[in-house]
Amino acid sequence: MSAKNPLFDLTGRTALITGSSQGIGLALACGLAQAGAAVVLNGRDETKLAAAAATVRATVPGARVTTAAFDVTNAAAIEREVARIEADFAPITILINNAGIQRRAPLAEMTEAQWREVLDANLTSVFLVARAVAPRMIARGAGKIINTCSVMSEVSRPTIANYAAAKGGLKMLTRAMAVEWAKHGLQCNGLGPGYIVTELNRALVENVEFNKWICGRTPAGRWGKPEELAGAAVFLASPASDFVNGQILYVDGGLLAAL
Ligand code: NAP
Ligand code: GCO
Repeated sequence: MSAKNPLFDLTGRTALITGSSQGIGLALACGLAQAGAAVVLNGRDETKLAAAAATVRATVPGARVTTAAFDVTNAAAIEREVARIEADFAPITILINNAGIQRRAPLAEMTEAQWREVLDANLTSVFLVARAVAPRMIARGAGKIINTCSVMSEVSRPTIANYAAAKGGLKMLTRAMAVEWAKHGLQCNGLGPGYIVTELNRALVENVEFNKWICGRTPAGRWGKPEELAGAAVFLASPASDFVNGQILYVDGGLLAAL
């Protein structure tokens, strides 16, 4: 058993990861658990969360795992569940705002509902969850906040104006958090995945033309895997990043480096 590097050791820390019943969030939960963190899984579906918790326990024997089912767009539910987690499980020392959705449509045809659903789930939700968690971290003088941004925090493509606006806003909300909360001992940063194979992108993965385009557009020549994001998340959640603030760490196979 190799000794843990204290720079990346999350033993004794507890991470709330929103949107971790599947996909990237579940992969991040496994990665943080492997680094020693206790993890709180979140989503709206209790059955999916129970299955996700079983996955974490199977992947990381002995991991401390619990679940908290709430909608990240529901302020009252967020406040209730954050208070319950802190009272019944452990203080939240790492918050990963990962929950998110996609509603694709040409901008000129996009409905108000498609716009509002994406901005609410991908941007406003981060404000709501951080508003519930950060004061507790500030009172303790320490905390890690990681917001799941996207390469769409920097660039866009047709049919995802709502998503790009949300993720662009999330980049700046991340910096705003850093600017206000660094003096209280919090480190607030973003994780920026490239194109990753998850349910959110199933339609794109299964589209032969898009698949060929994105593999050509990405210098690594392939889609990323959710588990390939865990290392960057552990870094941003660990003592190794105690002087890192307001940064977006892109894990994109080189996509943003290429014209
Ligand atoms: P996914 O497989 O569709 O998973 C989305 C997760 O978010 C699920 O656990 C879902 O759980 C949860 N969720 C959605 N709406 C929620 C809400 N209102 N309240 C609570 N939980 C909610 O998608 P993914 O690809 O893993 O995406 C995760 C994050 O990564 C998103 O922020 C996405 O924008 C971002 N991202 C993805 C990629 C990519 O290529 N896949 C790239 C860059 C960034 P329930 O539906 O069960 O509630
Ligand atoms: C799309 C995709 C992207 C990815 C991701 C890339 O429709 O182009 O859904 O938005 O999900 O955000 O980083």
